[in-house]
Amino acid sequence: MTPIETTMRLSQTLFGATFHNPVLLASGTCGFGEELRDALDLQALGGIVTKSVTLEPREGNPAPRVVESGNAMLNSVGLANPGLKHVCSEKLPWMRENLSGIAVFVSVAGHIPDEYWRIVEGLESVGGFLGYELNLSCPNDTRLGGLPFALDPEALSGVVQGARKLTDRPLLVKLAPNVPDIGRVAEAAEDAGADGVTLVNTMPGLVIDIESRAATLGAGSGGLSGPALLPVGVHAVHRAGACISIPLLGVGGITDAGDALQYLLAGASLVQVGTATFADPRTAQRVGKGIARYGEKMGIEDIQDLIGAYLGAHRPAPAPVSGGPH
Ligand code: RRO
Repeated sequence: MTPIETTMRLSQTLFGATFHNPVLLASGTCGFGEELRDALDLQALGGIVTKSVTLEPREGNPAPRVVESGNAMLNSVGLANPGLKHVCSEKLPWMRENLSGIAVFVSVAGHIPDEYWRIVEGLESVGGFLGYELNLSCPNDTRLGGLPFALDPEALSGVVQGARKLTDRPLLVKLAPNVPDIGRVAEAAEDAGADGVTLVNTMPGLVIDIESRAATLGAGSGGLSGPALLPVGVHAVHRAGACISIPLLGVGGITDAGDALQYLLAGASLVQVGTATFADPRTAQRVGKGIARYGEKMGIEDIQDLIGAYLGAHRPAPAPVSGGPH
């Protein structure tokens, strides 16, 4: 672990574990850590969430898998990952050896509930990580015969309840932004036994090339991320916080410390940096330091004093101006 030098207390105990700072790398943007080991100091992070693991290896979707659109990125990676067996034999041992000082969550995805459960069972038998993030919200890989689990609270409950029976490790559930009321979905996750909720996955989107009239992404539609997603994620965290009492992890559109601070103020205990890592792998490190600088400047001693400190629409009265004209 590489601590951030600051007078502000950045560490927290959550899910029975220590998070040295609140900034993690988001699933799908850091592989299994090993892929970024030369690009940044992983030990300076609060933790990482791996690429989603499926039962069998997945090749992923046809290129292009990523396009830019306005202040956002659209992806349809299609869950490219080496599959459970390889993750157990190669990735978990590497993470156990090299990431023991930080929190590691393994993201899990599948088409049917039983796939999630079999993956959890398989990963449990090896260990070497802190907990799970159940990815129930991938916009590019819907559940067999239906919408993603996170769009259907009942379906989501089933997966979470089953996984809960298989592990004592922290169980996070990653939700989708495109639902009528994310508070209701968050409640379903909490009631089913989740320890924390991650908000939000990417937003379904489509970019059309007007010359060819075809989609610019190889797979057609995709998931939108990047700065345009920030207010959507901050709103989702705030709404979920009004409905549930387990910790929240905010993700979507974080590029700098100010963006991360919005999530903390809205009620997130931890944040995840995703898309911005592609442009600069050290973004998450920079965000951590920036949060510390903000705390020092504002005279905040403990990160807890920031979490959920959003004032709503009630603006504090402006401070009196001293030394101005009378
Ligand atoms: O791999 C993907 O295409 C993907 C996943 Br699993 C996800 O959860 N969210 C996303 O935007 N892309």
